[in-house]
Amino acid sequence: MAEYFMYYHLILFITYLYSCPSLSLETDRITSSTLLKDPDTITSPRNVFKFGFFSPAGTTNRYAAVFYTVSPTTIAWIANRDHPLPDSSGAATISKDGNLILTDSNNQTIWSTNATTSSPANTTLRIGDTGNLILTDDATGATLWESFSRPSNVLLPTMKIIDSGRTENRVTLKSWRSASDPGLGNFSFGISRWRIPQQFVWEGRRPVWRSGPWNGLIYLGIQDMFRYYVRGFSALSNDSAGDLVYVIPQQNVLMMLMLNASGNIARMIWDDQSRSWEKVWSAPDKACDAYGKCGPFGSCDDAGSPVCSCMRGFEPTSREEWSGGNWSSGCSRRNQLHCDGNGDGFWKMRFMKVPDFAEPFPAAGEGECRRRCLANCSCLAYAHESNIGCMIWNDVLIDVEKFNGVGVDLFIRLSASDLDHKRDKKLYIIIPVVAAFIFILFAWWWMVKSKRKGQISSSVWSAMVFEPESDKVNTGELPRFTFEMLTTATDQFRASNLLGRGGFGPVYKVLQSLRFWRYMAPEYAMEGRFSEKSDVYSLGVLMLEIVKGKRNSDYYNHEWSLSLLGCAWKMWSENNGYGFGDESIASPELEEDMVRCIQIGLLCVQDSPKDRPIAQTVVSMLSREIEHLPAPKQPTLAEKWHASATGLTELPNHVRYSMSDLTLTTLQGR
Ligand SMILES: *[C@@H]1O[C@H](CO)[C@@H](O)[C@H](O)[C@H]1NC(C)=O
Ligand SMILES: *[C@@H]1O[C@H](CO)[C@@H](O)[C@H](O)[C@H]1NC(C)=O
Ligand SMILES: *[C@@H]1O[C@H](CO)[C@@H](O)[C@H](O)[C@H]1NC(C)=O
Ligand SMILES: *[C@@H]1O[C@H](CO)[C@@H](O)[C@H](O)[C@H]1NC(C)=O
Ligand SMILES: *[C@@H]1O[C@H](CO)[C@@H](O)[C@H](O)[C@H]1NC(C)=O
Ligand SMILES: *[C@@H]1O[C@H](CO)[C@@H](O)[C@H](O)[C@H]1NC(C)=O
Ligand SMILES: *[C@@H]1O[C@H](CO)[C@@H](O)[C@H](O)[C@H]1NC(C)=O
Ligand SMILES: CC(=O)N[C@H]1CO[C@H](CO)[C@@H](O)[C@@H]1O
Repeated sequence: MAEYFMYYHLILFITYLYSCPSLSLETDRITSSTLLKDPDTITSPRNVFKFGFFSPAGTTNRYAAVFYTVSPTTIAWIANRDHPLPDSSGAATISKDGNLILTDSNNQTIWSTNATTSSPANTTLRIGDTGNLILTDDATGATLWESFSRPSNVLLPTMKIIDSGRTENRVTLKSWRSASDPGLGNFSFGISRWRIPQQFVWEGRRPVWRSGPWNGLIYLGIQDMFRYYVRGFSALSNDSAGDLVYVIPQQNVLMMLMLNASGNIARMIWDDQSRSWEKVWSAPDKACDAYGKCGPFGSCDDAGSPVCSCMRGFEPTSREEWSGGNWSSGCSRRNQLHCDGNGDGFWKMRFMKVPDFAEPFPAAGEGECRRRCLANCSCLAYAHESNIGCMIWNDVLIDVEKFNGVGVDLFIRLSASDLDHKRDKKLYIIIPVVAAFIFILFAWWWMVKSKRKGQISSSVWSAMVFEPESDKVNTGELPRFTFEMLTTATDQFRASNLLGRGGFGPVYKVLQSLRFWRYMAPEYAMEGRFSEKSDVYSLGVLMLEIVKGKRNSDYYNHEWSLSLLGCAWKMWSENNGYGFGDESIASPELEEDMVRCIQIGLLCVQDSPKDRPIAQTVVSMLSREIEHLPAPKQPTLAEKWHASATGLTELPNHVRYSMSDLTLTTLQGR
């Protein structure tokens, strides 16, 4: 019996050994007494990252690497990327001089951290939950080496990308050679502090993608950032050293920026439910993302056919190449500039990705910017952006793109003969109200005015109002759509999509989302996820704005909307919802309706998308088909963000450029 029992246990033990492909040492460190043999691993304290050995798909070479516990094939960092181990007999240990070394089957060191140590030294290598490997001196606790200062092709939160102005101190991501070879590839991703900070993907030394200038909040050449300003992107500086540093703050989701072997940079977020990485942004993505696609003085428009055109006053340098779809030699000026200050003027290009090589004059206002450009014969164009101030271009205008409704206005200098003052006859149509949800205005107004007689027909669910451009309308704050976009959205203005005629003109049903929420749900802001429930969130913010009688018109409105929610929650939960409303519409007999609207708004903006009602339910709640409303949960993010903002409309960061040493100073708002 006893024998049988032992035998049974032996089998269990053997089964255990075989079912366990790699032995995970229950430790986060390697010391001089540890020999980490392939396939052993060490694990960060909270089991987020592991350090061990792996082979990329398509090769049997082994590499020592940091990878995610939830996704062991996602490699965050590689030690010996250019010195593969030929087989699985490699090991990692601390050498006599205190460095972490990798040895092959012959005990030859094939890779070392190569830090300067007092030899012999006692050191420890630890893996942290950020994914950083840190080698410390046991005697002093000093950091001798860390993997974060030598990134591979992945940027993790708190890791730094640096441009110090000196090549040897520059830190960039460097691509793999191919999907099966992590050796140093042709592409790198980094920042450039030259004049105005920008991000780049380079192939060798040639830029292949450019983010456009950093204005302290967003990169002006990344179109999505105008609408969805994401706090997670930031550029900082170290004043004393003048280094420019790009860092993603620690997140509560697994997040990374990965540069792949063909030079594509992607922002990825781990989705716990599908247990896979979700790509939330990547570049270069579209034809116009390619640096200098249309050559000098060309302008790129992804909606155009062909995508390239010459700027006004310019013509293709080589007609044959241009018509053959090779735009690389760009465009040349038709009529020379006068340079006497009188003969030249400016042509305005609206909503642009501004050219590379901008020279900043932070203190200059728009008028002075124009005068400064006109006064200097070498000035080719200028632009004024509220955070950066004046930007001037001297030698060439390259990597220019036409954006859709966002971007910077670029003024290019032309001789008088190229300036035709007749207005461009392109038809723009203005959407006076955030269209798809205009009915919410009606619904609320209806409820209030007719005291609950209102019934909302579901046929007006997606309604849009438009009218031709008119000088009487202040268009500054409103989204603009081209006639083509509206034609597509309404299926050629089909009669069957006509919902009716209102005071503004005919009202059509929109077939596809023209998306113009300006407000973003927290899951989008922080994690880049978008769903129908994110639209419900925007709707909730809009409802609260209507009740409050205030709206924000600029693009950097995320902090503002969160403050609005914090305020609505506070007053509603203190039974003072009535006090939240706009004084001019508040009257005691409307109190119940207003409080109800606030409650519905708060239900729509709950932190978790699954707590928010679906759009149809919101309609039923507004029309009182659903009489009893559940209690909303407190929007905790709003509270947190509200507390961290000093004022309702204040921007989170303020930026100052100092021209004397061309460094960037970013003061972080608390
Ligand atoms: C490698 O070094 C270790 C420790 O120094 C030693 O025990 C082992 O025998 C060596 N192996 C070979 C193949 O030299
Ligand atoms: C190790 O560092 C020294 C100086 O710090 C350098 O000369 C040497 O090339 C480095 N060796 C390797 C393998 O990187
Ligand atoms: C390293 O540690 C050993 C044992 O703890 C000790 O004897 C030795 O002096 C230490 N070496 C140094 C350089 O601190
Ligand atoms: C990297 O550049 C070299 C030289 O220009 C080229 O031969 C090679 O094909 C490139 N590799 C990749 C992956 O693009
Ligand atoms: C890099 O990413 C782009 C965009 O997702 C993709 O088209 C390309 O195939 C990727 N390249 C490699 C080598 O994975
Ligand atoms: C485009 O034209 C340039 C010369 O202007 C030439 O060097 C380049 O090879 C051409 N590219 C292609 C794809 O033909
Ligand atoms: C005009 O601009 C160029 C380039 O910035 C500069 O070198 C030059 O000094 C300027 N000339 C005058 C008269 O300001
Ligand atoms: C390299 C360098 O000068 N680093 C400095 C950056 O700023 C911090 C704090 O301001 C200093 O401690 C570093 O020495």
